[in-house]
Amino acid sequence: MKITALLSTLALSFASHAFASEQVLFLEPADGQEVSSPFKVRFGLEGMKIAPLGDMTPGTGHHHLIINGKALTKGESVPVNETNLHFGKGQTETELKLPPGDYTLTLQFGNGAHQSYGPEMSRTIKVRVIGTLK
Ligand SMILES: [Cu+2]
Repeated sequence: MKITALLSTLALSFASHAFASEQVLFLEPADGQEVSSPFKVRFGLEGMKIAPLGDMTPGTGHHHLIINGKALTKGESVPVNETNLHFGKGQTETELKLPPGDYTLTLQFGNGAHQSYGPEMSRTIKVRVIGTLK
């Protein structure tokens, strides 16, 4: 009995550790970086896999980039508009063209139906656009 309880505790802690290692991150730019527009944004993903729009395989999805917004509750649909960008072909980078100013960029991973995997699968950074390349 005691051994069973210990084993299930181990299994639980292993499962929660595995969950914690799932994350999205910005490979570029760095948090707080000053950039000239247009600039490249590269998305990182750990513990889950990229799949194209419509693929509902568990543990997969696509990136969303939210400009001056915030992470969405788990299950919430990511809107489609000019500040909520979808990368439903499985893209892992994009180029942003923004007027000079301060912005937050939020990377939000979502499933094949654009439903958020929650704030734990998001990452927010700040960037300052200081100029426009001619
Ligand atoms: Cu989407």
